[in-house]
Amino acid sequence: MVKTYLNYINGKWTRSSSRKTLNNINPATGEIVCKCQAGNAKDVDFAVKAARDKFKKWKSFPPPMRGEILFKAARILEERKEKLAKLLTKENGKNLEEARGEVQEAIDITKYIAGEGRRLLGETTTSELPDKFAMFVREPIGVVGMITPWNFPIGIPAWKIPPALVAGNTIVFKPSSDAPALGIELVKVLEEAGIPKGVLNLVTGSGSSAGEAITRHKGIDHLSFTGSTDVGTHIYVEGAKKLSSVELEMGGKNPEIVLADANLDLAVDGAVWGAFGTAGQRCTATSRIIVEKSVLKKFTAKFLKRVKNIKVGNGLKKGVLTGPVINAGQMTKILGYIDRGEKEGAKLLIGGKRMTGKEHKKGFFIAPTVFADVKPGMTIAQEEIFGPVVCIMEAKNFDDAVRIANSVNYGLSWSIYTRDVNKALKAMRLAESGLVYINAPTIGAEVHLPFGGVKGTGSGGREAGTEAIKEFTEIKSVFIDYSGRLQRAQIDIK
Ligand code: UN1
Repeated sequence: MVKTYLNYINGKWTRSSSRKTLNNINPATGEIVCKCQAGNAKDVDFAVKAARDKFKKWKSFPPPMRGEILFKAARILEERKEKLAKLLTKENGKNLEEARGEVQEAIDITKYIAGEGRRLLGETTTSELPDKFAMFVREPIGVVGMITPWNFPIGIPAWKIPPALVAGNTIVFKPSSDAPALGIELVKVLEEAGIPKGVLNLVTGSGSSAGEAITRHKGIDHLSFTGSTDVGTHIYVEGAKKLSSVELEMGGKNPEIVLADANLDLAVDGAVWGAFGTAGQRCTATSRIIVEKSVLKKFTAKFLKRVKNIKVGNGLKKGVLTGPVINAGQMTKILGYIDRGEKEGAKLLIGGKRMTGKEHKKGFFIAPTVFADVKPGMTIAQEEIFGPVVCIMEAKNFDDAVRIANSVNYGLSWSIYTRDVNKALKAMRLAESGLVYINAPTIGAEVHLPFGGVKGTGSGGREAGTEAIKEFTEIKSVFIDYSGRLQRAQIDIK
């Protein structure tokens, strides 16, 4: 029996008014993992109403107590880690070890943010007038609309939901219809931990129906989105039309630079994991390996040897590094980029095809693909591929490598392998990105540090870490005059 998940609106698990469901397909086997509601604008409207109704009450609930609920949720997630990880592998395809890591990421951020209940710090400052006190405090924004992607089906919702809740917002949340189960399971955990009715609402469904309704709804004060640049840009425009704030986390075209003095084996380890972990479906995935000319041949040979041995398959099987890509549409898109790379003159060293053997034919598997002789102007060197494809590029020297690394519209993650401390620190400053790794791969951010990017990657803010709360709070500046007389700022100063 295939499980059918319901929407969660105003504390009730309900069917969509569309009376339709969507299938959640296992990308490794083609089997149906579960069904979820095909939510529509009507469902979103109910959810927004519930969230609006409950906002004032939730806002006045003491933040440390909001945090306590999150601590409890983290404990429940810990108990369910293995079960959730297995479900994650089934709906998303990433291997079980990575799925466990992702559930752990959700646990970590929930714990970290729970502690914010006892902080939510504002600042006190001075006044230019005597007997006057000045400070600012943080307040929730209101109703937050959240739209999250399939590549981190619990990790990314956990970056957004706990901070928004601890800050006192109410939520309408839509996980990706390509992998909704983990987002729904997270909502269940939060319900069990004691989040009051109507504070957290869930509507599943397609981007064009439920997603669009969230984006355009006038009762939503802030939109938080992680996903593709195209959809993010659309949300930005729609948010601007109703003057709601928007936070976007979008694509990357992340470089790993390998300098001549690098530990090449370490650089190879980083490149294999960065490019082919999660089948390259991370916004932080290594997409370009920029190698200093004198070690290019040696690096390429070592790298290829490793890529040849990558085990591709169902992520539940031991030893599999690279799982399937998420669906047929993505597979076609990735194969299209591979085709384009060959046409534009890049040299295909390995992979480049859909895998159709017995173990792979029912799923969406692409063989780990490596291009060499890639030039900065080529499409595959500029656009996000979001699959198991990596480009090797030659750099004349350090400066050339940095120039190539920065020559894209994205700016999320950046990695450099070198043993020269001066070059490492110079690179850290020159990187046009939100994350920099020295002697480590482009993937694998930790939750207590801010996460996000510059240029075309995002709209400027950051998630996680000390920045997480900022996205979900407004600032109120407060002046308290205890002089007992009218004091005019800028005028009555002595
Ligand atoms: C993403 O791909 O959208 O740093 C997020 C990493 C992970 C998160 C990736 N912790 O690779």
